[in-house]
Amino acid sequence: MSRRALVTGVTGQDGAYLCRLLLERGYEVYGAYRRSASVNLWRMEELGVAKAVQLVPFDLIELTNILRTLEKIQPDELYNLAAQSFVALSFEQPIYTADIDGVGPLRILESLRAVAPGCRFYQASTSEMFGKVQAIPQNEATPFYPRSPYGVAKLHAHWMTVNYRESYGLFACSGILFNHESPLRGIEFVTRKISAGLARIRNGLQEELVLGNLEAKRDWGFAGDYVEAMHSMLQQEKADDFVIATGETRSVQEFVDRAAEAAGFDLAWEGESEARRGIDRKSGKTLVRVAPEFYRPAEVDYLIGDASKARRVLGWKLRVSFAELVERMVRADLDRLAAGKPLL
Ligand code: NAP
Ligand code: F7E
Repeated sequence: MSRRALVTGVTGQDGAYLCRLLLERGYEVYGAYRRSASVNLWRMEELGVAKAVQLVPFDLIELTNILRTLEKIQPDELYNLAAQSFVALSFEQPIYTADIDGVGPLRILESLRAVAPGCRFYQASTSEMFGKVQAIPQNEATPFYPRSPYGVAKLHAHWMTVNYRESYGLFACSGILFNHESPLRGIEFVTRKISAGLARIRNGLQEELVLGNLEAKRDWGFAGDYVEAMHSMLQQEKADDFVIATGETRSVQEFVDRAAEAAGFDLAWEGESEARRGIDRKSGKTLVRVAPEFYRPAEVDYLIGDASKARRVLGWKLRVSFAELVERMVRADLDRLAAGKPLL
């Protein structure tokens, strides 16, 4: 009999890639989605898996809904990917973010304890918990110092996951994933904002790309590689926590440079801080500007992860390089526009 997996946050980037992987591996896949006037399935549709996933309405805010869903489906594995995942918004909506990202996973853990204690649980933790980094690179032993309401909320969920494993013997894992991107990334995140913006400029649909802090450094990998690690964590003999990262770091400006090249521009930079501009050498036009409205009240300046434990224990491997990732994202947005599709 095939194993049953429940994936929360199924309409998001990782949800789509994880569903595809689980279906390929023969799972019966249930996708938990947040009900709204128009549910957005475009990512699963792009990967060709929307019809194979059985959708169930689910909200992290509603304990009774979570309890009934778990009681009914009795999953073998539960991947909790649902979250208010945009760090910038968490400064505007800290209480909502704390409830969804901090207490939401606890609602799931309590429900599992009550009605499905044998189910294996994956919690989508994050490098944002390292925040103002206390060591370079960051691994499972690095102390946390979150710098946003999002990071603080996720840290609560991380420790609850550890606590329920230690207190009640739940098979509960926390995956501490560094930034991972793809052509399915939400358009508000900087990498996709850049790929979509440059594709629009290339097609005469936008004048300029306006960004915030160009100096922040991130360890960016490909989401398709990262969902492999999530699955692998739940196949081990013992539940544990793992850092997943590429071990390389690049600034936002370096991402812009690569993406501009992939879109056929040749950028030169001039000016400092808010006066900084990226100018296309070929046309002499300003393509990139900086606006303080995209700065954050507290920034995570530098992230670089050490995934050696995941490589050793899970046999996890990175397949897509940084250059390939940027190329794929820009190409996907150019192709969408060429096919007359909107950039969602
Ligand atoms: P994403 O694209 O923003 O997807 C988030 C998902 O959560 C969406 O399906 C969203 O549904 C759903 N959701 C939001 N609020 C909900 C609620 N109250 N109840 C139920 N569902 C809700 O995020 P992602 O990039 O795939 O990331 C997946 C998970 O990994 C998130 O928990 C994120 O915080 C975490 N994470 C991401 C990264 C990364 O770099 N991508 C790194 C580390 C950790 P709607 O479509 O209805 O909005
Ligand atoms: O910002 C800077 C911004 O919003 C990256 C989420 O998946 O990864 C993600 O969080 C950096 C920051 O991602 C703009 O200040 C400059 O330093 O793409 P982002 P994030 O905050 O790193 C972690 C691991 C998660 O867990 C989260 O869920 O880019 N930046 N200019 C900008 N960022 C945005 N969004 N927009 C700009 O215009």
